[in-house]
Parts: sequence; C-alpha cells; structure tokens
Amino acid sequence: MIKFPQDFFFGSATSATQSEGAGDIFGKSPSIWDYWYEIEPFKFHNRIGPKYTSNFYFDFKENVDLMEKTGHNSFRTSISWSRLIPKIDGRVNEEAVKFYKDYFKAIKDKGITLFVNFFHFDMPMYLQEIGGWANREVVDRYVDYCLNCFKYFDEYIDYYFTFNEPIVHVECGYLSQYHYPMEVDPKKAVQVAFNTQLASSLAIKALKKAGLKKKIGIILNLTPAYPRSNNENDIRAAEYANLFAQKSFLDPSVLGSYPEKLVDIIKKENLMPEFNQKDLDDIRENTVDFLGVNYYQPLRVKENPYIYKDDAIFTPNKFYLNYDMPGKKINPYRGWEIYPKALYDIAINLRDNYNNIEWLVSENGMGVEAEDRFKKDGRIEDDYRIDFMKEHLFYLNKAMKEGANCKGYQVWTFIDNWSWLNAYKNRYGLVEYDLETGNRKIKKSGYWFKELSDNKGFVE
Ligand code: BGP
Repeated sequence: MIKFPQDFFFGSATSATQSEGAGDIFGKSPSIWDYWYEIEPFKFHNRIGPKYTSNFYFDFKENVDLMEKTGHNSFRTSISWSRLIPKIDGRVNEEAVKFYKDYFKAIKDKGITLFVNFFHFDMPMYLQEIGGWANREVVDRYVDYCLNCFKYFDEYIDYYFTFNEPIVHVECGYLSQYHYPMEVDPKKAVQVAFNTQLASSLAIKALKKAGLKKKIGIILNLTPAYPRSNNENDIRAAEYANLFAQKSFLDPSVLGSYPEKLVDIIKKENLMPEFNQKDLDDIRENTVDFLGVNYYQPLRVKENPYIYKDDAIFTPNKFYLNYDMPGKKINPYRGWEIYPKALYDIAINLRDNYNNIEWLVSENGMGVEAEDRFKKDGRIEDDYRIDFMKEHLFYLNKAMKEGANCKGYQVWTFIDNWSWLNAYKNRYGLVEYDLETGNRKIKKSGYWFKELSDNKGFVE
C-alpha cells in the first residue's frame, strides 16, 4: 500500500472566476476576463464566458456537501478582487463580504481546512485601466485588498496564498497573448513580474504586521526543464529555461533574492525594471512560510541554434526552444505530456535547494473532453483519472520517503469548472457538472478519492 501521513491534506483547488459564476451581479465589477469576453467572445471555446461558471455563488452549500462525500479534508479557492473591492474608490462590497463569510463558514463547519488565495489571474478591470501590474500603485492597492481579506475572513482561513502561478499572467499577458491585455512587451513583462513579486512580499509583510498567525505561501507552477539530450548545449538550454520558468519566482519567494544569472540576462537585454533598494530589502525579508506547487506537465527543451537579429523582440526562447519529445505519453485533449516522475524531481529539488521548505501539491489533474462517452448507468467511469492520480501519488510518496517535506495533495479540481480559454471543453472534476441542468454527480474518481483520503493511501 502507498501510505501517507495521518494529517496529510487531501482535497482540491479552484479559483473564484472559474467557480463562482454571478460574474456581473451582487456588486461585482468586471475583471479582465469579463471585459475581454465582452470585446472578443470568439476567443473563448464555444463562446462561453466567465459570467456563468460552476455557480458556487448560489450552490456552495450543496457543493460543500459533495466535498465531504468526495473525501475533502482541505479545499483551496481564491477571493475575487473585483467582487470584494469593485471600484477605484477602494470601498468594500458588503454583499461580497457576506457571500465569502457564508461560503467559508460552510466549509469550516464540515471540518475542512481552508486555503485561500488572493489572486488567480483576475485583475479588476478598473486597475488594468491604470496599467495593471505594470503600475506600482496597483501593488499598494493589492496590499490593501489583502488586508481587507484578512480583516473580514481570517476567522475562517487556515492557510493563505498570495498568488497562483504568477509567471502565467506575466508570460500570457505580456509576451504570448494568451491573456488580456495580450501585449508583446518584454520590458513591461519584466516590470509586471517584479511588481508581482514585490506585491507578494509586501502582502506578507503587511499581514504579519497586522497580526497574521497563520502560514502564508505562494503557488508556483514548478515545471522542471528537462534537456533533450546530454549534449552540453541542451543542458545549458535547460538551465536557462529553469531560470525563467522556475527560479524567477521561486528564488525570491523562498530564498529572498533573484538568481544572479537571471539578473545578468535582464541587464544585458536592457530590460531592468524600476525599483529601489527598499523593494529588494522587502523581498529579502518577507519570504514565504510554505509553497503550493501546481504540476501538470514537464518542460522539455533543446538548444536554440538560431541567431537573433540585433533588434529582435526579446523572448526567453532566445535561450532555449521547446522540445517535442517523440513517443511521449500525452493527454490528447489538453495536449500536455503526462510525466509523473517530475513530481519526484520537484520534491527533491525543494528538499535539496530550497531549505526543504514545507509544501503541498496544490494542483494536479487531467482534463478530458466529452466524458459522457465513459458513462455507465449514469456515472462517469473515469478510470484514466484514477490512474493519473495514482501514478503521481506514487512518485510523490517515493520522494516523501526520501525526506521531501510535502504536506498534501490537492487535485484540479473538485467539480467540472470553467477554464480560461477552453471554457468547458475539458472536464477536470471529481464531480460532474451538467451545464444545462446544473445537476452534479460524483464520478468514479470522486469515490476513489474518498477512499484514498479515508485510508490515507491506496493499494498499488
Ligand atoms: C492551471 C491554473 C488553473 C486551471 C488549470 C488547468 O494552470 O492555475 O486555473 O485552469 O491550470 O488548465 P486549463 O484550464 O487551461 O486546462
């Protein structure tokens, strides 16, 4: 049997935008997602936008019952900034306060440990209009927002996270055009990355000053970069990929400083952000207590043999190219490689190079299209998802036996939810959500997860 500690966290994660619904009512103002959908609905799968998602705003009580039935002893969601503070005047929306209090209390009443994240890709539009993360004023507003979350909801929250996958809004928003504002502006991307890190560190500082007693962390998508071959050029490419993809937030968040090599590149490319010495002191002095690690797929890279022209727009791909490894195991619906051993590698890296910091798997999962095909007697028999979890848990367990300081495993996600651009194309839930009727039904994986959580392990 693969066994985990008695106090191991089993549960799932979601985000406000992807689960709450009620996108434009009860005082909520548009986030960049609501706005983007309004102007370019064709960018979203089947033109389904964020206004109606899994309806937690209305159904959280039923959902919390289902969490219990699927073995959750922990759950992570985020607070919607544009719901809690809908306008530039900074005033708190009382309806949002009531909603989150009721919702979080329902979770706590079931004895479920609550992890709350402040920012999951969802910048309020009124702040994007003044520059979003590129504007230093937004950092101060974020700290103020975090303090409000603490003031109103601390009695329910067990663990805090400052950001989910911050590299994603940097890359997708300012380099690769997958998120609004869809700019291609490397200098701004670096400023956005720096301001985001600063916001995380300053929030930790302010919350601790305000009396925070709970642990606070950050969620990173720590995809290890694997070189195509042992050729030194490929190995160097992987080192560069790790600098950009992993260490850019991992090092300042956990160790309090940026890797020198990364700073050298940014300087050489004339991309240095604006900051002052105090900012660096704040980053150094306010590191995280623990980490959330989202893991879906590895990053495979090879050397970039091409020469860039002098005025080429900077991209991290100058230093490495993505490598499409022949014969890799893949989830065809999402196009992501399945490589469970990476979880072991992540764990050992944190053990050996990051002070063996406490962490948990904060997202891991498999999105599958048209799951109706797998229905037997009305239930989705998602054995592929059970296998996926087992394989990842196996490697996680192996690392823990070798001293990795992992405290839990949370899947993406509890109930089929809305995905940023894929809307409801790929379903990830332990629970099926019928978009037409709103009906919910536990999948086979949900029952398996309950056994896993009850037994704190599974038979191989
Ligand atoms: C993570 C995000 C989640 C979630 C997940 C699945 O990176 O933190 O919000 O969406 O990926 O990805 P997708 O929804 O694109 O299939």
